This record gives sequence, C-alpha cells and structure tokens, in this order.
Amino acid sequence: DVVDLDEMRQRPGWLTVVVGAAGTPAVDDALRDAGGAVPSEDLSAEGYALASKAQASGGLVAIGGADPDGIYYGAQTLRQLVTDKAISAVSITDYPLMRLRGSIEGFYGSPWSHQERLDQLAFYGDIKANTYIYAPKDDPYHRDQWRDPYPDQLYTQLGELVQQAVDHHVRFTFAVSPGVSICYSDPADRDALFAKLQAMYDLGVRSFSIALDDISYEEWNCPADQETYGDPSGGAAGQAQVDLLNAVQREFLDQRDGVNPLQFVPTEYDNVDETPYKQTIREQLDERVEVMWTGTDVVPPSISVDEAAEAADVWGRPVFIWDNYPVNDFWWTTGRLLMAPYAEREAGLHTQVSGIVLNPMNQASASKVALFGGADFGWNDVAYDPYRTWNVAADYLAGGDAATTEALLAFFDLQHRAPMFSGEAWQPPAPELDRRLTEFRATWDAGDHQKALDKLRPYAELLASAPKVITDGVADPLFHDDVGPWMESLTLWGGALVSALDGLQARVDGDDEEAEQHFGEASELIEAAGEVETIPGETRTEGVIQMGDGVLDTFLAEAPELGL
Ligand code: LTM
Repeated sequence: DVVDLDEMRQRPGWLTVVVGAAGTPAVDDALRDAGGAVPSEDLSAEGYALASKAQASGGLVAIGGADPDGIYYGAQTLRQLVTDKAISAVSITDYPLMRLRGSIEGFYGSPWSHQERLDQLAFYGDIKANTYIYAPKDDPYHRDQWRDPYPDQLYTQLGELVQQAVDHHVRFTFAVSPGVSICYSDPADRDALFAKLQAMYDLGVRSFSIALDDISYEEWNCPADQETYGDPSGGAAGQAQVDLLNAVQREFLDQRDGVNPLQFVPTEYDNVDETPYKQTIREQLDERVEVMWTGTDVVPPSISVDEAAEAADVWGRPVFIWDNYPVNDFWWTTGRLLMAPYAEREAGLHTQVSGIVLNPMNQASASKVALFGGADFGWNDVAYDPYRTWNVAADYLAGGDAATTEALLAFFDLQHRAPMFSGEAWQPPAPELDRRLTEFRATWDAGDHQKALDKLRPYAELLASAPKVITDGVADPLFHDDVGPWMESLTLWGGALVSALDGLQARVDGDDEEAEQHFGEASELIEAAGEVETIPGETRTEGVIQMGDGVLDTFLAEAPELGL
C-alpha cells in the first residue's frame, strides 16, 4: 500500500507533511487523519509516531516526536520510506530501547581526520545513533599531553565537530585520559583537568568522560599520592579515582547548566570479578556516573544479558558497553577490515545497560557497516537481525544500487573474520565463500565436475569484478580511501580464483597443458596479492592485506591437485 506521488500531484493539496511535538493538537489530528496512532503521553525520549496515507485531498504524512530528537528520527524514517515515486503508507510508533547508542573513537593508531569525523557525525544522525565519544588514544592532547590546551586550529575544528553533532542530534562527548601522568592528590592537576573540560564546555560540549583505561595501578605518578593513598594497590587506585571523578561530577559538572552525567572508563573494564578496586568504586562513586565495560574480555566473543547483569551488580549501576568491535588496532587484525554483521550481543541487553558504543576501525567509513549494526541493536536489541541490518548497511553504502550491494556483501564476506586478543576468531572467515566451496568439493568429489564448476564460476566472477563495481557504485569517497589496498588485493585474489576454475575447466576438457597454464596464472596473482600492504601510517598494525584467509587461499592451494 503506497502513496503514489505522481498520482498525488494530480490531486488538490498534493502532499501535506505535518511535523511537530506529539501532544500538539494539530500534530495529533494529522496522525489520526493519516491513519496512525497518537502516542501516549509517556512516549519514551527520542521516540516518535509517523503515519502516512493517500487521501482524496492528497497525500498526508504526520510526524509527532516526544522531543526534538524524536521529531528528527521520525524524519530519518520518512527518508527511508520515500522512493523516487512513492512513499510507503505506514503507521509507526518507535522509540529506542537503549539510552546511549553510537561510537567511541577510542582506538590506538592514526586518529580519524576532521573530514572523517564530520562525515561520521552526519552518518550517526541517519542511523539514529546519538553518541560520539571523542577518545583517540593517539591524540596527544587527549592522553599523553592531557594538561595542554588544544592548539588554535585543532580547537576550532573541535568546535566544528560539536556543531555538526548538534545538527545531527548527536551528543559530542569529550573524553580526557589523564591516568598516564596525573597526580590525583595535586590540586594543580585537578585545576588542569577542569580547565581542559571548561575549554570544551565553552565550545558547547555537554557530555564528558574520564578514561582511565590502559594505565597501571602498580605505581603512583607522584610521591604525594603515596602519602595520601598509601602503597599502590587496586583499592588505593579506586579511592584516588573516585575522589577525582566525584570532584569532576560535583565541583565541575553540577556547577554548569545542561550537562549530562559524567562517563568513566575504569582501569578494570574487561571482567566482572569482585575486587577491592571495584568495591571502592561501587560504594563511593557518585551514583550518576556512567561506568563503561567491554564485556568479559577486551574483545569478547559475545556479551550476554547475564554477564551484563553481573557487571551491573559489581559496579552498582547499569553499565555502559564499550564494545571492541570492529576495532582493528591489535596485532591479530593486521591487514584486516572487520566487516562481518554486528552479532553475538544478546537480545535483552537493554534491560541491564544504559547503552552501547562501538570502538571502530582506523578506517572510519569502512566502520559504517558495524556501526550500522550497533545503532540498530541499541535502538531495538529485541528485534535486531544481524544479517538484515548487514544487507541494509551494504545497500546504504551502495546508494540503493543492487549490483553494488551484491559486490559489497561478497567483499564483506572476505573481511568477515574477527579475531579476539588470543588470535582465535569469534567471527569465522568468509562463511559464504566457505559454504560455496564446501558445496563445490562435495559435487566435485561425487564426480559431477562440470556442475561443480558451473555453480561456482558466477561467484568467482563476482569476486573478481567486485572492486570495479564497488569503485564505480559507492559514492562515499572516504570509503574508497579506506578500502583502496583491499580492492587491489581482491582484484588479484578474485582473478586467481577465476584462473583456478579455468584450470579445472581445462582439466575437465582434457587439456592438461592449458590447465597448467591457468594454475600458473593463479599462482602469479596470489604472489602479487602477497605484496599488497596496508597504507603506511593509516593503521596501528601494518602489513599484508588478508583476503578470506583460511578459506580462499586453502582452496587455491588445493585446486591444482584436484583429480578427476
Ligand atoms: O578497550 C579499552 C577500554 N581500551 C583499549 C582500547 O583503546 C583499544 O582500542 C582496544 C583494542 O585494542 N583495547 C583496549 O584495551
């Protein structure tokens, strides 16, 4: 059932769009007239109702939001409903299940560029993500030189980001990470921290985070802390941190208008073990402060509702998930983009957490695939379907072009492997290609060689042609910058697969000489692919681009040996 715009244009009144606060008589009337439900007064923050239908006097669309964010999100949904010729006729009441959704730029290695950040913030608006936490480990003014003010140019850029965030209904959250050198008991350091936060407040920032991850509490940074807190220990570190955080909440944030509760990344962020550190924080940290938690590991293979409930118990409040996916700043991710569907986070997490943000890759635009999933999951974890969102993310990057979407999904499949810190994969490599190769082997082994080849060839050709299709079909220039070396590598690996199938075809046709020639071509392409590396300086770990490794390379090694 659709509202046909061409038809509407013939009608008096054509298309009427009523947008405003739910509860306003004109908006509620329009919702009713458009066949929609009028939301109850307690519609959750950021929620909206949207209704659309064709009627004799023209098309009618109504959006009623619980607040300005809700109105904005209603408009985002409307954008998804509009095609060239029509608007779907719908009645929707929609609201997020998690309060905080989005990303934390919290990785090591080359921070995102200004352009990438502007682009990300606009993207978050599109996917109804409301949070961006600025915490790039390798921004010296965030961590190593946290006391120093931002130089003018960077400060101006931060101001532009804050405005961009406001324009797209995103909370720009400024994080500072003083733990590498702070003297907790030195008033001068507290003043330096407040000055840093004040500079951001002056730019319009209203959300702040203190990140105390990846520091040691085996030693103090100054003798004064030894005197105040005693010998270094988890409990003593907890006390020093609580004193600082409560001061930030009560003496800085509470003294200013319109500020959200403080966020905090603890030093023990990746487990739920009861410790003196956590006990001190649970018992003494201002109850409003949000505590971040990465799951039961730094890069957990899954996050369950029960684990989050344990985390809530141990921290004395619902935790805020810092999800280390799709971050690719550790050794096992060398040469990889992590482009599997966002998965293995259990439905129902919204009952135990205040939100979820993903720590993305050094490659901002390529991270959109996972971020899309994280935002969808945070909005409605109960109805979330990883593969549905994965397809929608590809379609979004492809601008709706079906061939480009297909090519992107085939490429994502070859960047599907997601390693944990142990190196073990929690997302398997190339599951779709693996499925097709398993089918190929079974058919080949059953003696139906031609059928096996005919079935696999179109997919091999899809892989070989994907780089050109993606280059031509994806409009986002930042995505192309990110995936350049991977496109180069895929051209070679895809070509190698096609050559290997050509070799097997020649063998089936009885031409062994031609078969050897094709297998030789495949070897040369594989060798060339082994020379394609990440862009120097772009990623924290640099090295050879991986492409469906463990699946594609295994098959290509096997292929010349396949007998008839
Ligand atoms: O995860 C946290 C809280 N801290 C760091 C991140 O900055 C880093 O990106 C990830 C992945 O290497 N691991 C961490 O421990």
